[in-house]
Amino acid sequence: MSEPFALAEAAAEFISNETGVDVHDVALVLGSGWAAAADLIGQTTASIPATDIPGFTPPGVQGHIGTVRSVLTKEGKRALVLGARTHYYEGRGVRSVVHGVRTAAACGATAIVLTNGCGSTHEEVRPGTPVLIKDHLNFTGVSPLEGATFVDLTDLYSPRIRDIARRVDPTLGEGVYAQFPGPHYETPAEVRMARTLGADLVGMSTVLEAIAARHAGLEVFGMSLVTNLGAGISSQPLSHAEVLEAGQAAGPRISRLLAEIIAGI
Ligand code: 8IG
Repeated sequence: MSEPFALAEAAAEFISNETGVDVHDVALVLGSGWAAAADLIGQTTASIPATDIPGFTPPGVQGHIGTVRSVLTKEGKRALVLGARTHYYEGRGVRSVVHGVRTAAACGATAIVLTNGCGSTHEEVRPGTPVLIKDHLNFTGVSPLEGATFVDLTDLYSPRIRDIARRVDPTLGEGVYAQFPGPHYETPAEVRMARTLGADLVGMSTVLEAIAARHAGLEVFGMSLVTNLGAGISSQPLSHAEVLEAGQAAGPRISRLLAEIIAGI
């Protein structure tokens, strides 16, 4: 087995030993604004500092919780909640970025839910709006896969789980998410470029993880929380307080949404 996959197997064994759970059914990666959601999904039966687990690097961004939790849902499902995400902009390489996803697969998960906070390229899609990811644009210029690994990405974002999400909340819209490398935000010209090329949402995560997840055989579901309008979209410069307020206001709604979607997967 090649090195990144062996490391994921070691991480999975560690998690299995620490949690006492042999097989996790579903995995959840918590992005900005989504931290509170985990508590509604079920009962946390074990919480591990991510940095204790083989291959996990310390969190680089404040506010990103560095724990991996085992959560038991009301339906008796086991969810692996990854509160620690390594971003591409941290410069630890793509293997580190997708290690959590590969670990989830090695833990037995058959589906993964990827969440994030992002900017919107449409003025009418306001901060506080959750959006289903229907497809992506990879603007990082890299792949998490190595060698002749020709993976089909048609229907990468599971139509089945998107249907479940829309049954839970018929008002949910869908969009194309573009991952930029970051850590700087886009210029207004770059946001216009992204919109012209078909991006509804701009962010710095999710895409590389989704590709690695598909390669690992996971069913992928992605949901964004719009926390700001992309640069230059509004003539009004968005205040940080406004962004936080939008996130907080959306908190209970997106937490409930996520819990119901995971119950339905
Ligand atoms: I929160 O406007 C968040 N993350 N690239 N652009 C990019 N990432 C983001 C943005 C944004 N907002």
